[in-house]
Amino acid sequence: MKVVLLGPPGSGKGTQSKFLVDKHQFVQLSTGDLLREKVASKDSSLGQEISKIMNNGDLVPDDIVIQLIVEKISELKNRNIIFDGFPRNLNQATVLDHSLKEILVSLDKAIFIDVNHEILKDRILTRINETNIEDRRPDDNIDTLLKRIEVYKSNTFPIVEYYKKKGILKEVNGMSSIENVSQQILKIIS
Ligand code: B4P
Repeated sequence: MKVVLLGPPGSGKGTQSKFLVDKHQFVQLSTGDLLREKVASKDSSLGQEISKIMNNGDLVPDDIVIQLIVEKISELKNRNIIFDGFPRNLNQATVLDHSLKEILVSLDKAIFIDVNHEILKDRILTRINETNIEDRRPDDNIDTLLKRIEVYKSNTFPIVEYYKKKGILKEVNGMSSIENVSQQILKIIS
């Protein structure tokens, strides 16, 4: 099974992906994590360029993100994959469709975690407060979050309509508890 998790920054895509990996034999493909690995490796000017873009709340250019993800898709083609944070714009959505078609599989579901944008600030503030200074994400601050929300509205939200038209969109209420959101997702994929 191949599933995309969609939602605004802080809606719980990473949180729910971990649940599916731990309890339901999925592998998680998180472009956020892959990009953070590139930044942490500090081996190139590319890492520094990515770091600046992420810390500003912008989307990393498609060519960089697509290269990172397409390699992994063919490696993992026989596994249940959860796409976390990818696609993030319509171009990435069509690239994902083509990449899956090439390995003769298709996307089963796109799950949209719907949350009120007002609560995103509280969630990120909670995460900042609960994380040691050295482990904090540099893009977890209010100014960057507001930018990430704007970028989400203009670039990522249109994908919801794209998957609706394809007939594979499912929505969950992301305002309830982490456990309840997991149960809603489980119903969709079982
Ligand atoms: P990501 O790493 O994808 O992060 P995110 O969208 O900000 O967060 P997510 O939705 O995963 O929230 P989480 O579960 O952590 O992106 C970071 C950056 O990478 C982007 O801004 C962009 O620059 C770049 N990037 C990534 N993919 C890209 C792409 N495809 N193209 C271009 N650029 C890309 O949850 C947040 C917090 O809420 C946690 O503390 C969690 O505990 C809490 N929480 C979750 N669910 C909850 C619930 N139900 N109730 C209460 N709290 C909850």
